[in-house]
Amino acid sequence: MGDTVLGIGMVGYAFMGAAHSQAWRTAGRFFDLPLQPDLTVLCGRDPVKAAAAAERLGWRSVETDWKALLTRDDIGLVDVCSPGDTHADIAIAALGAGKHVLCEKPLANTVDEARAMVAAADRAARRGVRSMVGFSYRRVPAVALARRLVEEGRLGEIRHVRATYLQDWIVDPDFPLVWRLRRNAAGSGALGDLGAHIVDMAQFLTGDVLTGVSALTETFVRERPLPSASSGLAASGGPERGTVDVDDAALFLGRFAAGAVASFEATRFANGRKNALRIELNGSRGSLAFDQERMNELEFYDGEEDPETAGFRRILVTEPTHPYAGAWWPPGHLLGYEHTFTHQAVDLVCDIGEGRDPAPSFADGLRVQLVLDAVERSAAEAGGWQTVPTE
Ligand code: SOE
Repeated sequence: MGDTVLGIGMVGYAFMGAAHSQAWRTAGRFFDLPLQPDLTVLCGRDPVKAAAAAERLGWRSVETDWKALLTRDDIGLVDVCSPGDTHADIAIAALGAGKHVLCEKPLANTVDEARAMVAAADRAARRGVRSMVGFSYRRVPAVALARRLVEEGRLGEIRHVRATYLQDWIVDPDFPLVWRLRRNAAGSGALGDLGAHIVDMAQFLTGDVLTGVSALTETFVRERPLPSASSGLAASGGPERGTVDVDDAALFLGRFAAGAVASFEATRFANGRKNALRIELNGSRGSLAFDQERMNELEFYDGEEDPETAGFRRILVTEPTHPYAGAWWPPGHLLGYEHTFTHQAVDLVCDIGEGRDPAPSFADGLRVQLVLDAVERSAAEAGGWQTVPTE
């Protein structure tokens, strides 16, 4: 393969694997890239299912052991889309083997794993090997625009951050005990899966870090059917039941280094809310609000306008001057969830090709992990204030 090709080896092929496949296929078709991603190998333990997924998602070959990716010289980047308990081993080994790494969020299941991953990423970066953690919502054009407005000072000093991430896919007590509901696979429940996104988004948008939290968590359904063997993506359960050892919901208050106060709610029990990530920032000069279920829009309030006509305005973030939007359709022709993964792939490939360290880095992933850990410590102590270590 020529120098301009970046061979991808992707581990995992479920929901995130499908989203990443779509991104790798599309990135070079809409954006100018210094390297062309090639869907070289899909890796999954079950050879039959992996082969079927490779065929469906457009991958040229299949491996059943991720270690095989590390020795293949047609692989330049390992994309980790498998459950959280596999992230550290795969990412650290891949970076050690000189492969760039994209790792799904949350970065790891524990702070210790995340620290080891950051150390591996630092060593690799000294050799020009790059890494990124997949907080894909940073790549919603409206979210990137929000960050730009904050950086330009349009909000002034940030006082409040209000973030919620609400889903409802496990309201049914007979929904099976899939890996996302098992601590040894996922690390935590709604906290790591959804809370990680809003913590990252809050830290990204403010450009600041949380220094302390007070939290409570709840598990409403404590036993669920074990997934039946033949259930594929495991959306149906068998006759036996197992214990749910992660949170169904996590709520917490937080404080940012620069003084802003924050509230967070992450739950999978908000009946009727499907993928409702919402964040609002209030600053001394203005406010911003973003709602993922209306992801092409950003609400902006400019507190310095004439009060007579001031009010929240709805910005349709599809202008060619808006982040990412110019590569797609004419104004008003909307983008969706999958585009965020394409933007993520584009940014990563450009950073690799142009020799920059990508963001969000593994260090950003660790900063989220430290908050999640502080939330769990606080919840275990009836909401007692817990500081978030600086690193
Ligand atoms: C499931 O809750 C999930 O797929 C998360 O794991 C993703 O990170 C989020 O984008 C959508 O919901």
